[in-house]
Amino acid sequence: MNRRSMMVTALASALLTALMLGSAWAQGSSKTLELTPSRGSGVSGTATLTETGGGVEVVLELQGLPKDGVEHMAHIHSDATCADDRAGQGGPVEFPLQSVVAQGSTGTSTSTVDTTFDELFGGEPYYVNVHAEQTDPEAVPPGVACADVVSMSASASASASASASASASAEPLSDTGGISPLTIVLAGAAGLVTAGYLLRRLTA
Ligand SMILES: [Cu+2]
Repeated sequence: MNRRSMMVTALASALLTALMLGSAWAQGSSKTLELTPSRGSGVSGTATLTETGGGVEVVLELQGLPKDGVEHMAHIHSDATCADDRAGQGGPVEFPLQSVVAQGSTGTSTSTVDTTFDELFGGEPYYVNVHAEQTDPEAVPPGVACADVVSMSASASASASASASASASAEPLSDTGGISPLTIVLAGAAGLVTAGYLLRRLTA
């Protein structure tokens, strides 16, 4: 192998490493939103969104459900916020989620939604809404717990302030994202340094 092709190989492998780490980071990316009670329901919990290769996985975990065995519809709605929904001005259902069935006062569901973080966190308003027991088959019951899906930048500062107050909080919400962007930059830099070293050796 000549010098030029060795250098190209080193550069290409550094680039490939950075790309692979970058995509692992994007796919492992996860955000936890806090579901807070609507209309004095006492229902709260979390919605954990994880970007996967085949969509966004949404895991709902609820506490304070009023009645064992009751099924609660859940959706991601668009074009409005939790505040709008609580004021009776909710937006349309964008993505249906698996219903949560109360087991005692807690309940969980896992859904995979055909969307991306870019869409959900792109700036248009979305909110995760868990509904009360359906009593009228013609009507969607009101929400009992809600979480706004806020944009990436707003969410980053929210999670920064959440970790700042983590010592005071029993259960701080966290970003559970896998590999950090810093790791990717460092891996890329290490690759470039290696390529530079090889080049110097070969041209000395
Ligand atoms: Cu809904």
